[in-house]
Amino acid sequence: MKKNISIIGVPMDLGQMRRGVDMGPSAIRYAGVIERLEDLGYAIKDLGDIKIGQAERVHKDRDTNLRNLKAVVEASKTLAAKVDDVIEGGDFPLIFGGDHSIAIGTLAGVSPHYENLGVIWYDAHGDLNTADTSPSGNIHGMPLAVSLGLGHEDLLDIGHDRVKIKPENVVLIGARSLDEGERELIKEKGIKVYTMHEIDRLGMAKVMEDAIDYLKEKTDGVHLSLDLDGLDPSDAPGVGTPVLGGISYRESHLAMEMLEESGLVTSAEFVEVNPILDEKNKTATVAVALMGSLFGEKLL
Ligand code: B3U
Ligand code: MN
Ligand code: MN
Repeated sequence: MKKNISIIGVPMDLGQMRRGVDMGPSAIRYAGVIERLEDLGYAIKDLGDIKIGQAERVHKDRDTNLRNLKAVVEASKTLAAKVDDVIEGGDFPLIFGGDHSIAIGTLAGVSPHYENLGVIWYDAHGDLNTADTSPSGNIHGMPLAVSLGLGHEDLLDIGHDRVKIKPENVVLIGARSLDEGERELIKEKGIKVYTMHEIDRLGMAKVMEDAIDYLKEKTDGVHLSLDLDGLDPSDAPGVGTPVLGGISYRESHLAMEMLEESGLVTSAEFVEVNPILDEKNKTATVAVALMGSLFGEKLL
């Protein structure tokens, strides 16, 4: 039986510096997501957008290099509670960003429901920085590290446990821009990464087959965190930090179809859609098409 889907919008733009990503949830709704998923036979509840606080004025005396920390913490707590409610109620949580800092709240809400949550991090970046390694102070470059239990106390304190996921339950797909500290962390923790090199070399079908096998064995639920900048900027131009040489639209569809066939994914978020930087809502449209595949749309 198909689960009902509950949608939560998170108009968060405080985890990075380019305004406009707060309009991501509207752009994704405008691209027809509800109709598309209803056509597949799902009952959809749109829970609307959560409230996001104000951007901080930079204070000389603040004790952290993390931008907008307080407002990000507040929003993450609200989001975690909502996601928790959705799962408690038996629905599939589908979250629309917003910048990728929202994954801190999403995972805080999802992880207590599983003994061994797996995570697929589909992204050009590692999002594995901490305050010490971050070149930017932008929290959207940190959510995966935070979920592993590394980073600023206030971010770790969101949700029940400080550690939301185990490093061996994480798979990165599409990485092509990693900072020095992130590379070290990947090696130290033995995190599974399929960079663009592996995708080129093995092909997306083999990469997904391996990733699915890897997670299937040890997890009891898998969260898909899909950053639209994982895709090539020619297919998804409306993102704040585009990186050349990304995953194609076609490869991404295949990845979503294989995930659907696997039946592994138990929650998902689509982040970093910035309609101000986009071309005629192309990136939101791509996000919705990928959701179609993730939820079982077939060509024939
Ligand atoms: N790794 C860099 C850049 C970055 C991370 N995530 C995005 N960009 N989208 C940082 O600022 O941590
Ligand atoms: Mn990201
Ligand atoms: Mn990214």
